Amino acid sequence: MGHVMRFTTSSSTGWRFGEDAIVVQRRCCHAHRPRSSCKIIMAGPAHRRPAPAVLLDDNDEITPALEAALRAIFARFDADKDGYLSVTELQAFAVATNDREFDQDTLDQIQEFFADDTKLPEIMLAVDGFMDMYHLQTQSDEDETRKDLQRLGFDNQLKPVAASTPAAAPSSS
Ligand SMILES: [Ca+2]
Repeated sequence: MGHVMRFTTSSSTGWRFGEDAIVVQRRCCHAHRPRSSCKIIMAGPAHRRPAPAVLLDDNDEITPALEAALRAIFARFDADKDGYLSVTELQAFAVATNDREFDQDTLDQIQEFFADDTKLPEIMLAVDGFMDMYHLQTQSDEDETRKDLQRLGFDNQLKPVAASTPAAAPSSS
């Protein structure tokens, strides 16, 4: 925490280092450190930012942090709180996540692979199926899951971002 960087914006380059950073740079060069290490030090606040939370563990299973986020998302879209996402609720989730409803192919896949068998032919997705759906997506495209989580109001530590959480929402914890 020794070096507090001050950045000032410059209309020509976007970012311009403030005086503190220049002093650090001089120290680096004086110490004959390789140029790359100067850059790391000068990155300032960025290098203190924690790494993004892990989504899948060493066994390729969903981590507890991801599971908690997914359960919170499921609960948010289970509008009637019956423990299932109906097609209507799924479509609200799809719009919130991707700006458009699921097409018929996707609904067919959800019905075939993830929906509760006992509710067929009605598509009713229980939380386990929702988890399986995200497990599969995360295994094939982790960035897509991260993008969804961001859209749904979670930071890269999988914590809800305060601004996106409705103030009136009752806390269940
Ligand atoms: Ca429901």
